Amino acid sequence: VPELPMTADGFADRARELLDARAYAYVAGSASTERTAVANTSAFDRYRLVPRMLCGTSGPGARDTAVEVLGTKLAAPVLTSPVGVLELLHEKGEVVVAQAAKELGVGTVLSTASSATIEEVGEVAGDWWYQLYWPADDELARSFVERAQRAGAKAIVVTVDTPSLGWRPRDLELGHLPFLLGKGIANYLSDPVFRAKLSAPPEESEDALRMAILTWVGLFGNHALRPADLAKLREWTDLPIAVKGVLHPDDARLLVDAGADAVWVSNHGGRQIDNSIAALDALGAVVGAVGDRADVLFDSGIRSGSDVLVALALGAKAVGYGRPWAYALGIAGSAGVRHALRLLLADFDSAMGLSGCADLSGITRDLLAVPR
Ligand code: HOC
Repeated sequence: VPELPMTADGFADRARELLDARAYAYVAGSASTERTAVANTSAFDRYRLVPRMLCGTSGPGARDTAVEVLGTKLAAPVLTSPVGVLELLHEKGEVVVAQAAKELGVGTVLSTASSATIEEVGEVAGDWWYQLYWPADDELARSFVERAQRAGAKAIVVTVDTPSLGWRPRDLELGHLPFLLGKGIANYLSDPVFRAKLSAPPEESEDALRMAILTWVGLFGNHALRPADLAKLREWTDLPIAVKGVLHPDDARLLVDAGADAVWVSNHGGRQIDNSIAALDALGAVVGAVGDRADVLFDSGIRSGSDVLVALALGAKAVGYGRPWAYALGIAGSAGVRHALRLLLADFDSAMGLSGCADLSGITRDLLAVPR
């Protein structure tokens, strides 16, 4: 689509021009000074590929980028990372993203904080995973997980880095928090366990909705969660379990010991803790700690096809892609998301082939120069 940007930075620039300032701030914003977000992308500067030549790989589009992760077959090792509150960008945000992912054969992970419900997304999605913000109420957590499994989710991704939201000055500056309140709570308002906690249905009046939002505020996060709680999740579902937001190899070990099938290295795109280690810099140690027992996934900083290649060379099985497609959703809806995903996939296919890899098995640590 020639009139749309051709790079991840291009999407960000266009979004800054076109989107509502508060919606842009919500997507672009990271924690505090935003050093973590900067570190996430600049960490890729330290890794350089040493491509191999004359490897007899096939041409563009004919290379095999397929992978199976947690029992889900993907045409490429890419998933749309869970991004919440997509109604800020598009009225049918999560539905459009799920459709685009299905069309391109990539995975999609639906956020608990989505604007469309689990069931609405389950209707249209191909292979999708459900991301759980484990609330401060196990009955509600269980209800979300059971709804997701009934709606066709193929895995549960428990995000553990967001028991409460990080300190995000861009949102605070624009008086954005009141603007956000009440958005991204469709899964709560439609949940029987959540509704049973309300004294009046949220549709009944503005006061009732306000009370529902306050109830949501009280339940959203769970600071008491421990690795052993995965045993409960294991009882609630037989779906594979990934734990997202892991940076320390000891946490990865504890989680795999506690039953996680995959560990997802991520710092939430830099949105939670400032001065955090770049996610890419945490990847190698986590792979070293648990890579022989669990799949390791990665997000936070992917902006190009060769970034995908670098993350895979460091041991990731697949990567999550976030902000660029979110900007594209806001700029151009469904066509924008498809365009953003296609660019990443084509760029990855090109980088892989030009590095001498016929399929993903060729992407190993040997492709990387020693980091500076
Ligand atoms: C109203 C906020 O993943 C983010 C999201 C968290 C969504 C919580 C809902 O902003 O990083």
